[in-house]
Amino acid sequence: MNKKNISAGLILTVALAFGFASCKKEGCTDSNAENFNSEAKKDDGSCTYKSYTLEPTTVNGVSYTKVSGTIDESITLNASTKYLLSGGVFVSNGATLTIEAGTTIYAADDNTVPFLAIHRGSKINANGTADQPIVFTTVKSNPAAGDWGGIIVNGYAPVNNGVDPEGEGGTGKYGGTNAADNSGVLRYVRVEYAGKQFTADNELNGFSFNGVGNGTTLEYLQAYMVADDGFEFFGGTANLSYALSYGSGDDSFDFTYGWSGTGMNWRAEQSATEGDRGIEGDNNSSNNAAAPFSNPTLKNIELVGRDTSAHTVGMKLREGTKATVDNLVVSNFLKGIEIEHDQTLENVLAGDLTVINATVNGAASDISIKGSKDANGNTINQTLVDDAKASSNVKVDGSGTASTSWLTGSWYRNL
Ligand SMILES: [Ca+2]
Ligand SMILES: [Ca+2]
Ligand SMILES: [Ca+2]
Ligand SMILES: [Ca+2]
Repeated sequence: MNKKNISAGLILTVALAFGFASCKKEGCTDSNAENFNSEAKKDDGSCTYKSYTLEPTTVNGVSYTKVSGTIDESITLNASTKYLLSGGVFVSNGATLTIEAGTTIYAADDNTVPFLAIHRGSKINANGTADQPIVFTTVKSNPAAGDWGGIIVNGYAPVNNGVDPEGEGGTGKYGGTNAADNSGVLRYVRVEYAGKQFTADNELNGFSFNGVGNGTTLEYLQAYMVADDGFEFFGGTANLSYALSYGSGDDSFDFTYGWSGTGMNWRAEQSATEGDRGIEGDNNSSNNAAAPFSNPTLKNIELVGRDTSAHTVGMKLREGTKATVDNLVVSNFLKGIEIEHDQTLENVLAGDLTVINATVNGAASDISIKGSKDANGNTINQTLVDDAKASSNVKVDGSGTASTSWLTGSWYRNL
């Protein structure tokens, strides 16, 4: 190449470069967008954003990763990071949220109502260990019950309160026809200071299981100092083993709308000042005969109340529920077991509601059986009440025994 040609080539190169520079490259110029183009000089309106954010933040000098929005792809939260939950965080679109053992997730103090809700068809995989539990708590330095909304799991298992009902607090639709539905794993998980109240009948709990199916694994879970119920089941077939409900503001365990799973090795302990029933079990308050009936199997259950003067009941079964209860110990409640409403009594007579191996300590009454009442407060069917009382299907024979041998490790907190 001669000198003249080199010069011509150089001029062409410079001209081309100049031409490109003067025609600004277009693209997404927002660094928060998932398709941010650092070379783009002019925004072309093409920016797209993730439906959730994970962003670094600092609270009182401590670094967190703030989680917000709707998680629509599978991600993992790791134990070396402190997470801050801001607002309602949903897991959606069939995604799985994996949380490593030993991870702590804090509810933000930012004028939102934080909660974690798993949509139907999506999963949580929170597999803690006895000494490395997964802990959900509040970031507030003066923690109190009701600081946030807790964990809500929605599934496709049967419920008896209609098609696609919406969970409390706008936490997602639930229910369906798949009893074996699998919403994932919650193992060695502690939820503290949850149970946010929106209105009188719209309250989140520690754990809310809405139409959750029995393909789901729920074991070694603690609700600690929550404002409403520690655990509440809205229908579904989910099984829950090794569960602690300590210091719950309302019921330690609550079920309604057709829950028919197995509860094994449950322990409730009320705080000195709060708490309604140890177990409150309904079928459906609008239609006591709604199917599928609430019909859990409850085995190895210990319910410790705060004071017999608190006028509460250890285990109240009502509104048409069925149940098979074996090995129950109730202590320190005014009443041990209460069965109420005609459909519930019919279930007792039919052998569909049975309590065996029960011990009640220190109550003013071991068993109370009450029928439905008319508008004037009079019992409608006294014969049914008498027959249910005379049946031996619900009895307190003093043979219930409590065991806490499964309470090992450091995954739970005492009151
Ligand atoms: Ca509740
Ligand atoms: Ca309740
Ligand atoms: Ca209650
Ligand atoms: Ca209830």
